[in-house]
Amino acid sequence: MATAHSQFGEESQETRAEMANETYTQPHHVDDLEIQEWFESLDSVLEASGPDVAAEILERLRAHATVNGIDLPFTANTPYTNTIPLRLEPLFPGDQELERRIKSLIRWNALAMVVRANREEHNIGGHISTYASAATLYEVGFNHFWRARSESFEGDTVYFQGHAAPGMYARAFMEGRLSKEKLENFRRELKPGGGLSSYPHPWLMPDFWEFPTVSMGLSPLMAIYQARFQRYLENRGMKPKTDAKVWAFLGDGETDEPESLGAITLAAREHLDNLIFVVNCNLQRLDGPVRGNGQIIQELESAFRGAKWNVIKVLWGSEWDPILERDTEGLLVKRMGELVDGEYQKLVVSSGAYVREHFFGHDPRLLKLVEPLPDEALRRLRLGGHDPRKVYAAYKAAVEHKGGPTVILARTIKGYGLGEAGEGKNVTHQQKKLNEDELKEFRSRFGIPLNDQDCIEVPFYRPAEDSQEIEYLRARREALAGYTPARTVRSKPITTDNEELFKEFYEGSEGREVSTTMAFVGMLRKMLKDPEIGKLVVPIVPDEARTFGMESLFRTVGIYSSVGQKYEPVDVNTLLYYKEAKDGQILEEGITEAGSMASFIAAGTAYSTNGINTIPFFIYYSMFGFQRIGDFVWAAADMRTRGFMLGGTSGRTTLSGEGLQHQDGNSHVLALPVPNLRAYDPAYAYEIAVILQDGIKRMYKDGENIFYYITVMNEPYVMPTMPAGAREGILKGMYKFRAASNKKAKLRAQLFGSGAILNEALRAQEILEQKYGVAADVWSVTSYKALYTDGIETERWNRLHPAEKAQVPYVTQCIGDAPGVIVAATDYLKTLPNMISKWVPRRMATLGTDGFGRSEGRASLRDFFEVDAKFIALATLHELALDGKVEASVVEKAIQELGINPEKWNPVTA
Ligand SMILES: Cc1ncc(C[n+]2csc(CCOP(=O)(O)OP(=O)(O)O)c2C)c(N)n1
Ligand SMILES: [Mg+2]
Repeated sequence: MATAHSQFGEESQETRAEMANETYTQPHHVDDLEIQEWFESLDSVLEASGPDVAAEILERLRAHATVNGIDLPFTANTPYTNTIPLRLEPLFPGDQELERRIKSLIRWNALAMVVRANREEHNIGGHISTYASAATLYEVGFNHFWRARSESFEGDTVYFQGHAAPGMYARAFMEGRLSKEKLENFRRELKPGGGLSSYPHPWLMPDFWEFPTVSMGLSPLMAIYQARFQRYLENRGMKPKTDAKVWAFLGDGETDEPESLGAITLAAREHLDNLIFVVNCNLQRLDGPVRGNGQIIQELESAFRGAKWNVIKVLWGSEWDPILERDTEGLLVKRMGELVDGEYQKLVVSSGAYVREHFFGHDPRLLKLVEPLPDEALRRLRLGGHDPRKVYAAYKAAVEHKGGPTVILARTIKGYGLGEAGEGKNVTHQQKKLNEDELKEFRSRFGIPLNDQDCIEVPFYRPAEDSQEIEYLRARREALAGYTPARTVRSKPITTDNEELFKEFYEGSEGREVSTTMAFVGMLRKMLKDPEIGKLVVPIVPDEARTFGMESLFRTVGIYSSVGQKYEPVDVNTLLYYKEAKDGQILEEGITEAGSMASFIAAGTAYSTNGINTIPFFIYYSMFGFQRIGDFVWAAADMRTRGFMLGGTSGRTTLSGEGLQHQDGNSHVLALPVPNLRAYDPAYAYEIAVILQDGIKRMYKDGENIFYYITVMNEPYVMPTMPAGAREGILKGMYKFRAASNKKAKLRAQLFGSGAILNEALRAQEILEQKYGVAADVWSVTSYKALYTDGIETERWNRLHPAEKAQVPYVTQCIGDAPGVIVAATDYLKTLPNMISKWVPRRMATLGTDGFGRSEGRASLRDFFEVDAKFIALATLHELALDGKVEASVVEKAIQELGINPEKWNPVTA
């Protein structure tokens, strides 16, 4: 607390401000009797007329106070106590003792998994303390709330906290769903018979996990958009309205990730009462306390209440209830609110005597409240998140809450039950080994039926099939329709190949100049009208529909709004007015690429989560895709998301004017690491049509777990007709677009172009032929990634099958016998073409756009980055000179003739 006077005896401005603050926070002397009277009258209102009337009186009292000049400080907080008081607590419907025994066994097996794995392989990792703190939060859900998916009901959707995974495996073992061998191979997925993923990974455990949650912050955001997407499906009449819920479990430390709280206002705005967050507030993260000097629970409460969520705090266990009952003056609750989390953490690891002295000893009246309790009882005062009755009450209230989302802030102890091995300690997150004494203590504390000798071997323990525990656990799950987590693919494949749908786009634009974006939007419009896939299409835009010329869709298919349109839009008299509708099809997400990607993921996994084959098309400013939300793309890949991401306004030199923040020459490189993502940089409408048709078929008819990234551009040019036989090459990554006219020429070249730069290669072809007698073939490279993947796969096969006839990479097949020098030009980094150079049988010159973009016109940008026709021509001549086919002087002359300044800026460093 600051002192009232500075060291010079004068009050600084800061000190005065602090003092002013203190007038609010420091208690003034209030007459005990007077406060007692106020409390009693409120109690009698409560008793006689109920909480609503009491709340109304308090609200009016507050208004009265304001009118009379009482300046009440704003707070979105409630006192530091349980939101649900004892008298409103429902009866716990389960067998509490049996559930405790089941939970104890799960605790043991979860711990055993980690300890055994680390005994066998040092440093294999795993986490004990997260699940230890959250066990009750999960078990109450498993036993009483989460309904499995079935044919007749979609079930509840649960995002499990990634680091709590051992607990979910241990439960599945108890349920008989996972064998001992599987548990033995935790974090050893390559062992014979397979193992268990460290964290939830649908890619590696596609029958078990639905959502990858371990990259913190992703699951809360994904859960919000998941809940919203379920409403979207209901409001569009694609599935019946149900009371299914989306639950997301997160750590309190995890809430520091901006994504965690970034979309909470959306959840309230959309009235998502199908959404429940459970924040496991163990007050600790990896290194230490989440808010040592503050209170994470109160901080989260005010953020969520401010965003209009229903907040339920579960802070104190039942043992506190009689003490709170005796506290007629509210002193205990006040004291509870005074401690910072660092102090609470200390209390958790301290003795009952310490708790008495340092917590209750603050005030003799508090001491009196706990006088009858021995020290041991004080040490055993449980926190709310470890008390099934309190957790059950909170979950029930959350499930029954109407009109908005609920967050449950549950206080727990990190490493609960680990005792000396880490309970509540700063090192607990990393604890992976327990010594013999610690194991025995844990065993005894949770009543695991193992003797000392067996216990130190840390065996997995499952009671007999006909034991009370197993029978109870199975009965509970049967009552809730089956087991969870479980991932199933419940949608039916589409039936057509959509050949007809895309055919018209193979024809070209008949002399009209259009951009590939316009061409794509044309295809989207056509898909939306299709009798089979039309309804399934989900267009997603983060406030860029006009940029991409999609505004005509506003009117035709409508923008989704859960409340329809409560206002007359300003442009209602225009043809393309801003139409919001309850059954609108477009997800206009506003300026959130992360949120849009979360919608993309929800729509792209609805084939399993919701049993509906929705086909998302997420179109966005390409620079704000992988670069900004790359981790969501990775999660989408893990989740086997299907659909199309469209990087609009792409290309470092194709997007003119916008400068270095917007001009994307990176995304195709950033798309490389995502294994099941197919990335294309098409130049022409028919290329896009071929890719979309094939993609829809592969994902939605054949059920492949791939998704697509396609860049589209805003440079208008004439779209040619598809050359005969181009189709296969378009999909495989390259095809010859225009052969040289004079195949007999002495000087030959092969030019690679992609996207809008293909047109520069075609211009270079003309320059080379007309001015320098070079006959060049021009190839459209639609996907360097596809060529690269094919190259490494072929190489690998050959290495592993040395005696068999060697396979030839596709790029070598294309270019192997093609005559002349090779030049590749791209609007992306040079590394993209360079990746395939080892399978190109000769040297290859590469032009690309490494460096920062510029605000400029296209021609100047292409000159600056040295990717235009003249630079392609120059590179070709230079390659011919290197081969001794032309003199260096020819190249030098060409530099002059083409108007190139050899001393110009270097775009890589400028
Ligand atoms: C994006 C991201 N950054 C960092 C980590 C590494 N990490 C794993 S667990 C952890 C601490 C988690 O604390 P909290 O969210 O409070 O969960 P608890 O284990 O306490 O329940 C961190 C930093 C991660 N998994 N994801
Ligand atoms: Mg934590």
